[in-house]
Amino acid sequence: GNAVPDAGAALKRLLARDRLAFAMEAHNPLAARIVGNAGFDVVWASGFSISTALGKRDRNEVSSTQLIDVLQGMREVTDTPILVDADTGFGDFNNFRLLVRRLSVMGVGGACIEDKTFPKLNSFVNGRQVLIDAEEFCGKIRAAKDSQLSNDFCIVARTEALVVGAGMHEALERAERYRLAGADAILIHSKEKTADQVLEFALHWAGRTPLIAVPTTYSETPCELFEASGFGLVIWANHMIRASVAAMSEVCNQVSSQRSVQGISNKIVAMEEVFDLFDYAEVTAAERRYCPNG
Ligand code: SPV
Ligand code: MG
Repeated sequence: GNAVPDAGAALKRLLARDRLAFAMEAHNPLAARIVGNAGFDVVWASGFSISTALGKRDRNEVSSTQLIDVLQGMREVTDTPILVDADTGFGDFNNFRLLVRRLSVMGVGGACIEDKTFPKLNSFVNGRQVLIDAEEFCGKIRAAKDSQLSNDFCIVARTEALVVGAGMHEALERAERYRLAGADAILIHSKEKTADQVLEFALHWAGRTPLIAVPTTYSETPCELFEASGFGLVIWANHMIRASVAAMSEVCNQVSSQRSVQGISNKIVAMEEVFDLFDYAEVTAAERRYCPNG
């Protein structure tokens, strides 16, 4: 049998450890497979990266149905727990709880929701970055916790208070309200060049829930610092899509300018590597078992 492991329970265990866990972004099933094979603890289904892979902007241009299609495909090719970037929940409490019901039966481990208004805009873009009323956000968390269809599904509450410049006090106060509303973990986001802000937050937070950091702008920080400050999970939020843009652009530009594929074999994988990645040998063996003329 191929019983599906409880991704929510696995995610909760990872978050609760003293040791830091690592998530890598994936934006489609291929990336999810590679992330899982590389041994990451968690697949981060990044809103930015999934939007980019679909040729859309990280401003809720991708619908929740499109997101679910991508997640379904990821779910089928990896058992690594998936944490979904649910942006601002695709609407109000009702839209978010309907999404959480669907995600929790799909075997996704958890959903992260951030406290900005719909449509959200990527945190690193200068533009309309508006915090939602904290009480309304707490209602979204409570609605999600009341609606999840698997016990251990994780709701991660992400505060953007530091990103919009509302200050440390506001960030801590919001996080505490989100904890009381039922959030299983807090994601503290920052766009500073150093980790000082999030490390200070962690010091004040003092382990009230598991904490998650996204070191995109402060990527040089040694991860031991996050671990020592009580973070449970670090998310590399966009590195797979950025790697693929770099690799595809390089190969594409070279082939275009030299009008030939000569000299690119060291920049691309052999077909056999793709066959192995998706276990073509398995279907050949299955033909012998299930197919009359196999
Ligand atoms: C994402 O990966 O979509 C995130 C993280 O939300 S960030 O883009 O760093 O805000
Ligand atoms: Mg996002």
